[in-house]
Amino acid sequence: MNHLYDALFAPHTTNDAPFLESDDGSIMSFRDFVSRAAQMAHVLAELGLAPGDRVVVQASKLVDTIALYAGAVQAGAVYLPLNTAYIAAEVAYFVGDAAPRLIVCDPKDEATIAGDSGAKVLTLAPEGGSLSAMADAMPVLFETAERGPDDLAALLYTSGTTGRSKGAMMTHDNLLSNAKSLTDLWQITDADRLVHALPIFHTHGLFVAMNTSLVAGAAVRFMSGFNVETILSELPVSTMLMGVPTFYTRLLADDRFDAEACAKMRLFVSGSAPLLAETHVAFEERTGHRILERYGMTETNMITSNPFEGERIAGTVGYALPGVEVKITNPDNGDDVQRGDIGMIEVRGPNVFQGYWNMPEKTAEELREDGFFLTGDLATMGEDGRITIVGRAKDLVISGGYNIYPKEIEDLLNDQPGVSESAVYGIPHPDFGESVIAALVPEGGAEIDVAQLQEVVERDLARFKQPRVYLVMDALPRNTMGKVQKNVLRAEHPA
Ligand code: MLC
Ligand code: AMP
Repeated sequence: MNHLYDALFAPHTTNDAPFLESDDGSIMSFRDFVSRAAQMAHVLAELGLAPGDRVVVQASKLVDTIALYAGAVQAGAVYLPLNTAYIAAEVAYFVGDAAPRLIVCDPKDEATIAGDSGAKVLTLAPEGGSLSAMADAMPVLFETAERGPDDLAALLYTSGTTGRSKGAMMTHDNLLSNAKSLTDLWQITDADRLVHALPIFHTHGLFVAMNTSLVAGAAVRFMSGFNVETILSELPVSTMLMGVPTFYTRLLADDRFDAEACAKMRLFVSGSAPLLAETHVAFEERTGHRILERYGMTETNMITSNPFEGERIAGTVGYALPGVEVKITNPDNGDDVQRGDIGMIEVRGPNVFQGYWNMPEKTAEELREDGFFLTGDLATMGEDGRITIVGRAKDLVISGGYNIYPKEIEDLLNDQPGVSESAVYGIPHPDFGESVIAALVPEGGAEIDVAQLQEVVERDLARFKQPRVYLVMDALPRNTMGKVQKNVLRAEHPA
């Protein structure tokens, strides 16, 4: 048996219904997709990948990229997707930490991406020599590798509030249990057509969107990236959209987006970042649809969801998913708080990861022995179990659905000449929800060369993490314990 493969992919072996509809109009059936996945699995096996070996994938959103995910599952490999915005220095860390046997990347990075890791490198280009070309020559049946519910299926890196990124180890059942719950809850069926405009290197686009479509047998309009124009043309012939709040604010900014455009749609899902209540309200006024907001994390998949039937309340993330336990605790001592009081969200269930790759101490800090994971999100729980997120105990900025950890940027800035210390914080942004500001304090008598600093930042950090504004100040505001007060910075220097 192969826990995930048997449920997601094997049932489609003889399914001729359309699955992936690409920007160029081409349509791949479920049956052909499963065949393509088998060809990918053959290549992996031929390259010597044994079950448990990692495959790093930093590649554009192509049909073959998602077939490679399926092929990795079938071959028993551990799929490790990376944000295409990550630059060489960032990727080098992931490759060093995960020690993959194979790296699959876009052609521009082929020569350099492996560094001295010894990993084999291939691309998904159509030309000869690529992984895609190798797959073309392979049989369309593959003897599926044995994998149980607790075996690893994926490794997803998530930045940390302290130090380097951590690889969240996701098992076959972490992914499958969550995909089944969401499919049931949101009543996804083979009559659905999902507009898929999210990237496929994160939990939302890869697991929430793709795995539920596979469980249900729903068609997917597989867009290479988000753009309002294409979404507007696809909505009238689709039933579902999953997105980050930026998708919804951008759609609302276009007058053509109205009830008529959404006439066939039955569900809009939002997550990965807080959806402003005003966006929820404006959306309903414009379209007559109430966005369904859900909440999750890389380490836990989805945790809560507003109901499909029943009240979807703006500003809340709904109830714990079936089989998932959520409690709200005092961050100081871990005790449950009173209903209605603010505390940290802790979560336990089949959705919760196994721990961080190679980091037992970090795992022990965030995953209690009794199985509850500390999310770092602050919330209240109503008498009926409804959760409202009110803030974060972790120092994190979420921009357009991407997580940015200030610590990573501060560490880089603090290392630069003339910088005594820095504080990176988020401020509200109309498009991305939040955007990044860096406050810098010069070393005594020194002048900070912001232009030079920016060059270093551009060299070492992905674009979406780069501060949009740099402020130079004499000192950072601190509380009596000496801790930098980012709330004061936000209030006094909102841009
Ligand atoms: C792009 N840019 C961003 C950005 N996305 N900057 C900050 N934050 C972002 N999220 C940069 C670009 O590099 C570009 O830089 C400039 O901003 C403008 O780009 P754009 O053309 O407007 O961006 P676009 O390509 O349209 O992308 C915006 C977006 C995209 C919102 C569509 O960021 C996106 O797909 N976000 C989804 C993220 C996601 O899937 N999150 C799920 C994580 S899983 P320049 O050089 O032009 O200035 C998770 C768990 C859970 O959180 O619960 O789901
Ligand atoms: P990631 O580590 O990328 O998986 O991001 C997970 C974080 O995104 C969570 O810990 C939350 O802080 C945030 N998040 C996800 N969904 C929501 C939501 N619906 N509302 C508020 N925050 C959310």
